[in-house]
Order: sequence, then C-alpha cells, then structure tokens
Amino acid sequence: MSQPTDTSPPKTAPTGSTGLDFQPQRNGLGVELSTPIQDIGADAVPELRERVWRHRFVLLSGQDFTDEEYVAFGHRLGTVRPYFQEHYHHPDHPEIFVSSNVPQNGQKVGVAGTGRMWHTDYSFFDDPLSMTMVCPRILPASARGTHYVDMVRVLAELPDHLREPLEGKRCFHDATNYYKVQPKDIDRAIIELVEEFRAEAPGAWHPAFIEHPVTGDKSLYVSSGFTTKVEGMRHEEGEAFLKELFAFVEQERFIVTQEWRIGDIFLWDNRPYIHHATTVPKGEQSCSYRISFNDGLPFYAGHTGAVGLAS
Ligand code: 7UC
Ligand code: FE
Repeated sequence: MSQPTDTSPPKTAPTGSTGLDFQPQRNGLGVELSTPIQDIGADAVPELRERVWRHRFVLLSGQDFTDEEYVAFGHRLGTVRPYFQEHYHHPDHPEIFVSSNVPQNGQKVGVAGTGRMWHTDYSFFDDPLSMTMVCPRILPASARGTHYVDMVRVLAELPDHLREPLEGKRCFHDATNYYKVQPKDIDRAIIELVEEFRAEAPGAWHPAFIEHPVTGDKSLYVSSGFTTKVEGMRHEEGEAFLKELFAFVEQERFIVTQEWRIGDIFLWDNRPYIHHATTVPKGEQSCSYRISFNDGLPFYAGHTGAVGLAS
C-alpha cells in the first residue's frame, strides 16, 4: 500500500486572499480563526472549507452569536442535514442537534449524554456527514471537552497484521446500540425498538480505508462505537480482530482533547477523525449545539452518495 509521505496537517497557515487570519492551534489540532462568524460571508466560505479539508479542524474562537446566526452560518457552509431523529432537535431550529441535560421552560430539550463513544457522525448511513460544527452553550462546572483521533496518522502507523486483513475490505457501521430510549418506549420490548430504529437507520458498508477527495490522504474509517463487522470475517474472528484494532486506535498517544469554552465553535472534517464526548459529572449542567452538513464533495474518493451544495 502507498503510504502518505507527510501525515501531519500543515503547521503554518498563511493569510488567504479573503483576509481570514488562521493561526495554528497550541494543542496541535488544526487552526484557529477569530473572525466573527457573522463576517464570514459567502465569499469567504470557499477558503474556510478549504482550510477544514487541509487542516482537518478549525476552532472559531471568541464568538458571540444568536441561534439564528449560528444556523445561518451553517447554511452558508454547506447542505445542512437535520438529525434523523426529531427528539434531538432544537425546538425552534431543527438544524440544531441539542446535546443537553438542562430543561428549558420546564421542558426536556434534546438528548443528554450524546456521543460518549468513539465514532464519526452518520457513518451508519450510506452518505455520512462531511463536516460537523459544535458550540457549547452551557458549560459544566468541571471542564468539558471533545477527544479526537486523527485516523490518517493511525493508518500510517498501523502494523501489518492489522492492516493487511483490511486491504480492499469494507466494514459495517451500525448505531443501534446507541439508540437513546425515549418516554414513548416504556412497556415496549427491546426487539421492537431495535426493529423500529433499523427501519430508519439500517446501517452501512464503507471501505476500511478511505481516500480524502481533496487532500488524497488515506485514513482508517472505523470506530468502536459504530463499526460492528469486517467484510469476509466470520462473527468470532471479526469480533476478536476489531477488539485488537480498536485497542490500537484508542491509544493515549493518538488522542487530542479540545477543551470547551463559551464562545468557541469547533468545526471539523469527519473524514479523517473519530471523536468522543467527555462524560459530564453527575449533577452538572451541560448543553451544546451541533450543526452538521455536507460540503458538496464525495465523502471519499470513489464514493457515489454525495449530497451537493444547496446552491
Ligand atoms: O445520541 C448519540 O450519541 C447520537 C449518535 C448515536 N449519533 C450521532 C451521529 O451523528 O452519528
Ligand atoms: Fe458526534
């Protein structure tokens, strides 16, 4: 297999023609931009999207914005896809996926404890979400963060005994185990909930190794949250293999944590990363808003299920 020559994103970020000033982040995760999102108009969006593809992660820092402005920014960036399960939606903005344990006006809003497993958004659909943007709205008393693993680096370092069985193979992605039980599920059998979930989200096969449509970087596209099978492996063999694969992927040395601050928006490319939310300690309040979208490109080279840009 051809190894990428340089697996690390570019370290410097010269100012582009639109005047956006990107600076490398101290934690090594992509670049930071402090331009207000309200000022990042349609003319600057192509450069921002290019930066997300090249640096994989953009921190939009020091922001102050309304929910409406956040949604409008999402629509400028790509084809926004509201989450397929409505109980995750913000009551006024279906585009916003609410991860929250804080009631609003006495009502439960969104879903608590989302994303607490290694995963990439929508990998269990044929057409995954190319980019995700998250902003904290209420910070828990203890610091919160999101963990990332760069799967381009993981693939470059993958030992032969874990790489060779995956060459030319696809893996199956399924989110059934992470279905969040709702009030309407009381008195219903788990098998019924599973069947109902699978009718909407039956799971998807994707290549184990994907090639980025812009950079050509190759990454390992699996996660312990959603990847359940390897093409051609019998059940027990697949389970044992995946267990060893995930132990390699989830090593401390690959994990980078992005701490949360109010006013920060995290925008990343779902192709090269898996991510994992941190657990909120009992009794602490947390609320974050996510908008996910497609960027008009195939998810990977050779992928046919692309969602185009709105205009
Ligand atoms: O509640 C959750 O953690 C949601 C997860 C099953 N899916 C997020 C996504 O976009 O794939
Ligand atoms: Fe996620």
